[in-house]
Amino acid sequence: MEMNEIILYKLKMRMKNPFTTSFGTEQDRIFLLVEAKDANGRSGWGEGVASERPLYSEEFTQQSWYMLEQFLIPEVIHRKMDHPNDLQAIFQPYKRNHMAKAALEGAVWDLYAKQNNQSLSQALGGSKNKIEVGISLGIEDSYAKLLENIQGKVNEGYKRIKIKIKPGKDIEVVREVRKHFPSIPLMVDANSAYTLRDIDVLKALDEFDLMMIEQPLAAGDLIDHAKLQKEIKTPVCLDESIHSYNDARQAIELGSCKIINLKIGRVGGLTESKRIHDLCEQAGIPLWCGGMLESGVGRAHNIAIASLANFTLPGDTASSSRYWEKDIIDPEVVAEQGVLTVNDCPGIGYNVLMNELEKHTMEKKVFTK
Ligand code: OSB
Ligand code: MG
Repeated sequence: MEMNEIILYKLKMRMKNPFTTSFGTEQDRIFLLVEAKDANGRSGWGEGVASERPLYSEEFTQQSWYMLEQFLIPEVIHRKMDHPNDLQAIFQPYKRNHMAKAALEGAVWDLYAKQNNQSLSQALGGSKNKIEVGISLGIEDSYAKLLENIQGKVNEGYKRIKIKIKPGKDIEVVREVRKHFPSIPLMVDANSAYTLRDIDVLKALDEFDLMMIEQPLAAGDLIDHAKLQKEIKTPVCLDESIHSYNDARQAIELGSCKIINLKIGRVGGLTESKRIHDLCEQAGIPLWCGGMLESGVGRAHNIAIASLANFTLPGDTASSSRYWEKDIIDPEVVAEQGVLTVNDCPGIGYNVLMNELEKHTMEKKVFTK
């Protein structure tokens, strides 16, 4: 495939509201975009989803920038490639840094799909043209605010509500939510905040009929998650623990989870996402697509991957307007009654608004052949 220029952008975009998890609060998203261009004027786009600080995982924006600038883009710009799948072997010597790799790989996948006049969903083997989505709500200081947030999103038709929990803000919060919303599809996400010493709290959550508990224990704790899953009825869903096909294989083999939240950035790109999808499909492990508070570019990639058959549970890809006053893509992503339509235009199927992008650009670097 032909590619003659790669542009790296660092953006700062302020979200409408702060988003609080067990690991911290974020309102300004500082993230990367990668644009891969060919001689015919086509552009492929990818998003680097790391946050400014390494709180969710070890990656952070400036580290991704350095990885891309010093290693990944220089490896790729002079290379002859037939297919985006070739990038796995090219990136393989560089350890981890999955979000940096996924940003470039995503741009190359988008360009590849556009060069072949296919939608990204088609290029990936997607089979659905509608996907169901839920919403992820941050921790709030007051019950009133949380309940109001939930009511608003239930009214908008989101297919499930996810609330964040942390030690001291768990059982009583869920009890309060269930009191007001006895039958909504509800789940909780702990973002690694517990250990097996907290097993009584995690067991107590069984009474609330939760769809799942997402990442209760630390990222490396596959064995402890397996022990926990044996003790609780609520299905465990892994997020931070799954960085690769191999992580997914071992988690399934150990019984560490019954569900996986797939994030393209966390696993190093779309090729690895597809491999994990196929593995989980065979193993009978349902998937859903997680979110990293993405701009429209990352959101479009999430929609494309979620169109694969085994993404059977509602994901976190909410409407653009849930995050942004104005997104950087046209049209914006709009969930109608919790349903997104998968685009069939070439590539990601959304136009990047260059004037909006420039408004938020802090730094930009052009790499040419
Ligand atoms: O754990 O899924 C998570 C946001 C940032 C980092 C980690 C997570 C999240 C979310 C929000 O839950 C997902 C979204 O709305 O994009
Ligand atoms: Mg999570």
